[in-house]
Amino acid sequence: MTNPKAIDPEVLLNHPTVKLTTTSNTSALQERLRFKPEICDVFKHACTRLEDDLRYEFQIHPTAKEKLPDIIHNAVQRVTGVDSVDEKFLRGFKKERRIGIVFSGGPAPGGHNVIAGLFDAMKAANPNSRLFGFILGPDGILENEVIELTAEMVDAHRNLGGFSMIKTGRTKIDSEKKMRLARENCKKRGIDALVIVGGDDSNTNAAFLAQELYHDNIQVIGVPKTIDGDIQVRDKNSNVLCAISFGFHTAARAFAQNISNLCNDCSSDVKYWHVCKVMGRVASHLGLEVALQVHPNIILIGEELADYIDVDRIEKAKKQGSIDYTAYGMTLRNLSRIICDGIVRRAAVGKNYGVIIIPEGILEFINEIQVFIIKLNTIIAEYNQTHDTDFHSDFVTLEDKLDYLRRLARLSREDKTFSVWNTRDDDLFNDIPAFFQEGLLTERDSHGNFQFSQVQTEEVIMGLVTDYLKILQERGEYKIGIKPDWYKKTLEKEGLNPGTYGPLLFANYGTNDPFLQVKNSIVSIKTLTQELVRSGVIRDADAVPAAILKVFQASVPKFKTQNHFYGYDGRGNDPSWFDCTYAYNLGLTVFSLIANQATGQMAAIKNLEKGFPHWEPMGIPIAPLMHLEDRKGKLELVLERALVDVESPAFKVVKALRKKWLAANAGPDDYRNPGPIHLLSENGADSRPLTLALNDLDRPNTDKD
Ligand code: FBP
Repeated sequence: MTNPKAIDPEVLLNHPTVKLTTTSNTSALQERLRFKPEICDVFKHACTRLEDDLRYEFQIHPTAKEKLPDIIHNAVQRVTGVDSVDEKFLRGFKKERRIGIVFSGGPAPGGHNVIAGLFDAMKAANPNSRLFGFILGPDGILENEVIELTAEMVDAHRNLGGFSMIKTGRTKIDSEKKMRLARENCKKRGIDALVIVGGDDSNTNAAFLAQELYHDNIQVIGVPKTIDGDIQVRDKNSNVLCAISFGFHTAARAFAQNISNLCNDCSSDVKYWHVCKVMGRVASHLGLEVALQVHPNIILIGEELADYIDVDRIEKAKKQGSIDYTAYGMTLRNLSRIICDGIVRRAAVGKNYGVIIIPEGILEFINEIQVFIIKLNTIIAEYNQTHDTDFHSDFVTLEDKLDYLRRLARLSREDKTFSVWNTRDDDLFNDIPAFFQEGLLTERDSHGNFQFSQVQTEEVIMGLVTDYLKILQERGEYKIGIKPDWYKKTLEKEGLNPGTYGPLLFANYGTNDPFLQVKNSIVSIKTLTQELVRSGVIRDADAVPAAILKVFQASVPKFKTQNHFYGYDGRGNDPSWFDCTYAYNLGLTVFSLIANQATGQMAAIKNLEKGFPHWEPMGIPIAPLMHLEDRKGKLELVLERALVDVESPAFKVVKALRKKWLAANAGPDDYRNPGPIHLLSENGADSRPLTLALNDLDRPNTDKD
């Protein structure tokens, strides 16, 4: 037999087994490329038409009316399927078109299917129509970097994750110059319609471009993309028009699968708390969804913290005849106390392990941090504006930035009208760890958003937790509960009487509690020895019996954590059945909107919370959804982001089940394993976001079918 080590590498690489095992054309990939998403019934007809649906109304902001006059009066448009239409309509529907598409912002699973759906519908209407992809996001529009998307390219990306076909970027088309460039380049390319696949900021861009290009007869259509789940559209009567963006489901499922594995791991080796930061920018939708899927021991939801009131402190102050204003709103300190409470309670029942989920944007809801974020946003924006330069290029190191802030604090002492950064701000800021200072000073994105993904939120929070747990341990309040049987066995093995030592060691000896709690006064071998000497079971010079020492040591917790960040991995996952089907039908909807002359609309599918047969493709007007928001220190007209509604059924369910999931009892943990992501079929409750199914429970009756 030939010695495998002696085989020439060239020969080895040509061996059939090597070829089979190293091919990137895996069977999973082939299965994905072959998969054909189901299409909504309306798309099974020869053509589609749009019908204005006047049941849905919006509260229009006057600034939106002023800035977007040609698209502000757009109505919700339902896509309907038709088989016989007049010649003129047919000509318009099937006319030869040049459509441009661009991805904007972070990748989200399903993007390639939007392209595939649009491509298929466009080619079915007219094989001569052409689809162009702007490369690397909106920069592709500004720099006229375009590729024509061919059938081969589209086929090679069907049902696959990422945005690799045309890439993406975060540039904002936000100046007159950029608008002009965008218009010129679209005209140069002969683009009839531009499709912007993006989040709230990108759909905002879509509305402004739709207005800008309105009189050039270039249509602009938005598509709701983002794993964050913060594009949710309701009309003014709370009717849900777009329950979620594409990408959310897959990302949540991918995170959930990994976190569920951690639940398995930690309940096996029972020594780690796994701290899982979950992406989602400001809103905690992903955290909420993942929690519903895996039942972690502790789940924090940012939106809930904003309304936090420390009742005990208010009562205490009231008794002293004063008001404690610091009791309103969550502080990092309070938050760490809440986490510690859960950890301590689990330890008391022998569970010194667990899983915590922390949404990445949680700091936005913590008063003291939010103040820093807003102040630093303003300082950076003002600096850039005044000096017509970039703060981060001028102050490269953290020390440079801190030095600049120090100068501002000095200025505030000299000039009382300057108040954005005073000595107190500077002192408080200097109290926080350098890595966190760096995080708070990190560069804002092109839309002026604070980049939460760049901040080690979990380290900040868990640092405080670790410190406070040490205090609790010194006070004897953080300790591991001891099983009575084990205690008895351990002592008897050494010939000691458990009944003699039990009342000396434990605060609850002789009760029916399933776990024995070492007395709070016994926090070290020294205090243990003192207790035994005092009660006369050993003499001063005697050593503590080994069995007693063993029991005491078993009660001493070691707090060990493993930090994880779930974000970029789930964002790049191949899409679930839900996202494949949703995104593909969004692509079909986009074509329907274009072929029916719509502009300034966002493609959407209504009834996502229900089974596929209920899905209704539609166009939602973007302009009426806009409101004014502080961005880079000034008010801008943007699409409103949806935060977690603490009155929603999904949140209430999580709140009500928190105690069960903490499982601070003698029973087993309540972890849930959602299993792997499915591609091939709709499969029970897990085939769409659980939050959608739950939030459907309080839909207004007027909109029920
Ligand atoms: P989009 O809103 O553009 O979809 O991006 C979402 C997101 O994944 C956030 O969850 C995260 O905070 C951010 O992008 C990370 O940004 P970046 O890709 O620039 O690191």
